Amino acid sequence: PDVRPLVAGNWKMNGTRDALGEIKAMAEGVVGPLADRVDALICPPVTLLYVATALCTDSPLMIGAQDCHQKVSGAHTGDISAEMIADCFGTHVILGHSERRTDHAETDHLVRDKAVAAYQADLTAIICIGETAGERDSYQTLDVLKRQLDGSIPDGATAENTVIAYEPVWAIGSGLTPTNEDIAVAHAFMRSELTKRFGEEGKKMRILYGGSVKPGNAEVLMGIANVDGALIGGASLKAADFLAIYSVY
Ligand code: G2H
Repeated sequence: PDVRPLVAGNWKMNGTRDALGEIKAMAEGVVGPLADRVDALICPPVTLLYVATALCTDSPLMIGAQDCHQKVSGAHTGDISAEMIADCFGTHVILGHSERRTDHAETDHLVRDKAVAAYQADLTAIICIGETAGERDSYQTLDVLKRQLDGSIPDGATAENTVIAYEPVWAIGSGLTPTNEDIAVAHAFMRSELTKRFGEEGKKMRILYGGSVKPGNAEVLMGIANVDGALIGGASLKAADFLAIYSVY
């Protein structure tokens, strides 16, 4: 089936109000015939969410968050609910990024609960998975991906409400990327697992590649079979880089 690519930026813990000009430039750059074929999303820190969505009212550029709590509301100091993201006109939430799995000990089970919370607020969950260097070196990559797919994705996942992001932990912010062959093998494996579990929805569910995507390597990476877009960290902070990657489609 035809899968509409998604080019998504993850600003991580970067960006204060003076970075809003970059979002404005991105919103202005995501236009025309390309916007009819390719989705674009930026996930700034939640402090910028409401202003960022206001800058995008006339643009197809979508705005999302980088995490949400698994509960709807209540006594959870410092946390943000899925409903709060939707209330700021956010459309997506990144879940289970390896930095959250490391910094906040997030497990597959917790990520799955957060995804259910995202669905309840009509957000699309971008569920991140990926192996560590040690797991790769001991040939466990596909076993780890299977465990994370099985554990992190709720039964209610559809091609509409869920995007998978494959980010090998060792490729994040390191300038390193797997070989094209390794990416092809990993993405083909995830596609087959998703199809086994979700049927037609699994065939259409977008699988992004993430980890050191830049303007210089995006065209090759996005050309690999079953790579339906990118999750971009460092290279999504500047509109020029983000738009260059978006423009490879
Ligand atoms: C991986 C990626 C975005 P970077 O974390 O999620 O970051 O592109 O900086 O490797």
